[in-house]
Amino acid sequence: MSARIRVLVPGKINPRVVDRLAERFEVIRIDSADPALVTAEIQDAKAVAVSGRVPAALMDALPGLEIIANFGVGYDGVDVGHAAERGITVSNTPDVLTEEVADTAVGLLLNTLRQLPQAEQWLRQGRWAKDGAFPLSPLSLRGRTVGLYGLGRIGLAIARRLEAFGVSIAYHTRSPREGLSYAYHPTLVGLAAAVDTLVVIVPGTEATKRAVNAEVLSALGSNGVLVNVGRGSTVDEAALIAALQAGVIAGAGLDVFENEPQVPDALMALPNVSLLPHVASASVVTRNAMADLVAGNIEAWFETGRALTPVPETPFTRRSA
Ligand code: A2R
Repeated sequence: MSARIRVLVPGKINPRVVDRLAERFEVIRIDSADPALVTAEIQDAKAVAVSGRVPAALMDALPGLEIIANFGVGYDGVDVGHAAERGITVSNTPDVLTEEVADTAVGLLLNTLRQLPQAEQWLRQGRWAKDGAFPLSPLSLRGRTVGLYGLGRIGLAIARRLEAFGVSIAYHTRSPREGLSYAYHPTLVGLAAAVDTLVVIVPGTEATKRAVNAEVLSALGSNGVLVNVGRGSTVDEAALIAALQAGVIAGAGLDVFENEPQVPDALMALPNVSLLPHVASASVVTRNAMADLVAGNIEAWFETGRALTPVPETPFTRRSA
């Protein structure tokens, strides 16, 4: 393999990706995905490794671009339609984060229902000794029916965990999954009406954009709890804040937001929410596995002509060796 193949890394990325790639490629870093940062010397880059955005304009500034290796299973930051038109392969990091994200989803659900972060603050602030026991949590997982919006790799891993908690499970996807006993709902609003706990784990696409809207939240009802570990774009954040403020639903647990890393003050001010800074896959072991898969995709592309985990929209093989 030629050591002269250039890999462009726009913006920040897990350092292990850069270390791994630097063993075999010339890695060039630029501050962001701004195509104006692509100088004449680096426009022959054949690969991009990214944790964030790759707009069409950056692709078009790189005429020899063959592969974009995305750090993360969700690749909504990459203009995949444009990549497909240009014959550029996009890869993501499925599977290696599935169990970690499912673990975090269950933790966030329990934190939201049982107010465990607030209870720990109560202890740390000395209030246990001063004021007595932490107030009983109004909400509990006991007796709940959980609806999964999305039942792919991660959704199924969440459902399997929830089975052990003894709750009822239902789901909405575009097409039902075979061989499962969970109740299928052909519409999201139908699922929301049938459950009291809604866990969002769909990709961020045009079809899922703000799909969890005022109507869905109203259908979830006053005992309802929303957990989002998918993408912030899937929830209408303004409608969610209004629903939480008015008691249309009872609480929410959010790991993702519409405009990260900005989190609206109105959300922070609410007592009935549990908020995490997009950490669902963020352990050293899982992020290392994701970094290895990003590098592995680029290595495999130039060694074998195929990415390890291309996304379905770009099932390409390499034309020239
Ligand atoms: O709709 P289906 O039958 O393709 O099911 C997929 C579902 N899904 C949707 N459900 C309803 N309406 C939609 N417009 C829609 N689009 C997709 O989401 C499937 O059950 C699930 C996606 O599963 P996977 O592709 O296996 O993704 P994985 O690994 O579970 O990750 C899900 C997302 C990522 O895209 C990131 O945004 C986030 O979790 O980390």
